[in-house]
Amino acid sequence: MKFLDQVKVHVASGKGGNGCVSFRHEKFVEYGGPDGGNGGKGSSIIFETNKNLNTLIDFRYQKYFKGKNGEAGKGQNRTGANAKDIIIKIPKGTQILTEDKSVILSDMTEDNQKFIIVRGGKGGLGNTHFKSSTNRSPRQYTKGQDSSEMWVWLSLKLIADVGIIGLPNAGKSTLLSKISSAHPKIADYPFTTLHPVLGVVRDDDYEFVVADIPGLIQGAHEGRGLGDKFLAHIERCKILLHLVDTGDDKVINNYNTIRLELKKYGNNLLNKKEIIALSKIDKSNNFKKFKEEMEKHTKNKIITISSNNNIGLNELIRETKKELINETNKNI
Ligand SMILES: Nc1nc2c(ncn2[C@@H]2O[C@H](COP(=O)(O)OP(=O)(O)OP(=O)(O)O)[C@@H](O)[C@H]2O)c(=O)[nH]1
Ligand SMILES: [Mg+2]
Repeated sequence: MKFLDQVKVHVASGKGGNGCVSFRHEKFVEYGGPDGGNGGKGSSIIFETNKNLNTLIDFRYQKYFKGKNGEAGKGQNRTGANAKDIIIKIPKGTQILTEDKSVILSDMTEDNQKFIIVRGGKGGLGNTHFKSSTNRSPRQYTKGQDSSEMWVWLSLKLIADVGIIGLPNAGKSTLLSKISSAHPKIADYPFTTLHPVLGVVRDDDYEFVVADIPGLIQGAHEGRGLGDKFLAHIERCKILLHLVDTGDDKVINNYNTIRLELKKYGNNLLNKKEIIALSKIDKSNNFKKFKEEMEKHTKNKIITISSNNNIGLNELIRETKKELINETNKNI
């Protein structure tokens, strides 16, 4: 499944119902007073976050959302019925932007957060409203308010707890496939992964969401390779899991390349908690030496793993869980 992270949708509220002009018809009363009711309100269109949604995929099939009009007012001072509002469910983490993407209308970060994107037109006033001591049989009324419509962009940054980063071919997708039930594409060439893939990792009753993103290369922050588009996806991760292939002798260099990209991209990526996983140790005779070098180079936690031979994966999950709990507690 292709990961869809930006969609354009059209929203149109309903018009208000018109006010009514009507006069009472009663026996023995020649000129009954006004009794035209007000019109009902048109539907508003409301976005609401829902925690069971992870993608914007549903919007591929439905892009137009149109509200119903309010009912017109009626005689005997009956108000027209309001049209029902339309609720559009979106995943938590979706941003709603104007058509030209210059303004963020709402950042939907909470569960069940609501945002009224277009309000239904108000109902018009019936002639009863215009009755006064000087005008006992008014014929005035007002029309229901018009509807409003607009195009908006929905943009979703994946909210994963952990983002797996590294050069192409480092073994990121293989790792995700081993620690979660996700099935990302795996192959022995760079840029196998073209879109972020999410997986849920479970350890006892603890769960966290891990995002596997396409490989980064030098210049990624300015759009090289698959570019900075995917760095945006890890902005909200609490932890970065940085994979460095020990099958390649330039371990420190390769590590630094990615760190530099994070730094140049900005947005606090460099200061995020990082766990380093030296990968594919089944292929390397020197991984212990690389680990020692790395320990001198950085204070961040280093774990050696082989996804193929299932080495170090439990330790990696435990360590990630521990750090996630730490990070969560920090923010309380
Ligand atoms: N020997 C060995 N090979 C591995 C291991 N993990 C991954 N590989 C191989 O490395 C190659 C790349 O793996 P992927 O998981 O596709 O790498 P990636 O980092 O997701 O690559 P991109 O999506 O292109 O960035 C594949 O041929 C994998 O089979 C491992 O632990 N040991
Ligand atoms: Mg991959």
